[in-house]
Amino acid sequence: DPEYQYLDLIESVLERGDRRIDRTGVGTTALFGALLRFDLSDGRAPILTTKRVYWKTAIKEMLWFLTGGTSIRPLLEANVRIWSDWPLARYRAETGEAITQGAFEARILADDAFAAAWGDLGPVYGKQWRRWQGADGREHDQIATLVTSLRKTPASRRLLFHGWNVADLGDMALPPCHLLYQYHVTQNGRLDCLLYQRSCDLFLGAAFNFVGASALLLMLAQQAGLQPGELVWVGGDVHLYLNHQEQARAQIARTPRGFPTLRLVRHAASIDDYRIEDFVVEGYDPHPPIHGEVAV
Ligand code: DHF
Ligand code: TMP
Repeated sequence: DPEYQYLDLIESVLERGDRRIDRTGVGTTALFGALLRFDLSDGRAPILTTKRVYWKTAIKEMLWFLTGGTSIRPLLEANVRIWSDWPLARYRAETGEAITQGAFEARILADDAFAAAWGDLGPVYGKQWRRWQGADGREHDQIATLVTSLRKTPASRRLLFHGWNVADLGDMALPPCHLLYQYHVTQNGRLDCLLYQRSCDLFLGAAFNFVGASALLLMLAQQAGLQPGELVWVGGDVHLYLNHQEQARAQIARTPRGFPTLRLVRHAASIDDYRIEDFVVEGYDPHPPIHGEVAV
């Protein structure tokens, strides 16, 4: 079962990881450099079964990246709260106000001026993917270019998009973690993706990143008239936060149940035309969720 690649990586980080205090102050054990391969050609996608993964949330996040937006407001409108902690931390730090997450989110939703002032993450993923600004002020849509290239020059070795815009890093709530997506089209019309993730929260983030990258692979394949191939995931600093280690041990004690299938049930007119309802998961029978606090 391919899920053992992930479980074995957790075990390696638990057993051999290097322990340090990280940026968040929570502390991690970390290994540097890991590679996992997931074959999507039989319709299955890496939605972990050893804990319940909120795959719709992960795909909604990917669809939000594709809109080019950087405000958490549309995420909240879609009932996705995974990005609220960072604007909330900035609000608390800059105003000194002890506001709850729920009240902060309600205000982002209800108050345009408040959302404009406090709901933006800066020039993160969506901005760089769809509107990377060159030195001359011109904007570059890396995703549109990629779709065109997949169709016109599938043998190219330049099928990629990048999030690490050095000049913009200082304005981002978080510099991108999953930052480089490269694609490869095989002779028999399959689309492979290699995702480079510089920093990986192996217990919380990774599960979402596998789903997001899989959903994007399916959308790009459909737009280019290709079949899904392989997702190759490469991690740089792969870590387990110290307050996730017990959960991680519980998770690796569970037996994988086989990845479910993930497919698109509609042919969208363009890469900008996908909705969450277009994605269907079948055969998902996960173990119960395991909760962990996200390190901010
Ligand atoms: N920081 C850290 N420390 N780890 C992350 O994984 C991370 N991910 C970010 C932003 N910053 C981060 C964006 N993605 C969750 C999952 C993904 C994510 C942020 C948060 C999360 O908390 N997942 C929980 C709850 C899911 C839910 O409520 O829908 C989980 O159990 O998977
Ligand atoms: P860092 O910028 O100091 O590396 O902190 C980012 C943290 O967020 C780190 O634990 C990795 C994690 N992360 C993921 O694992 N996946 C993601 O998609 C995002 C946004 C963050």
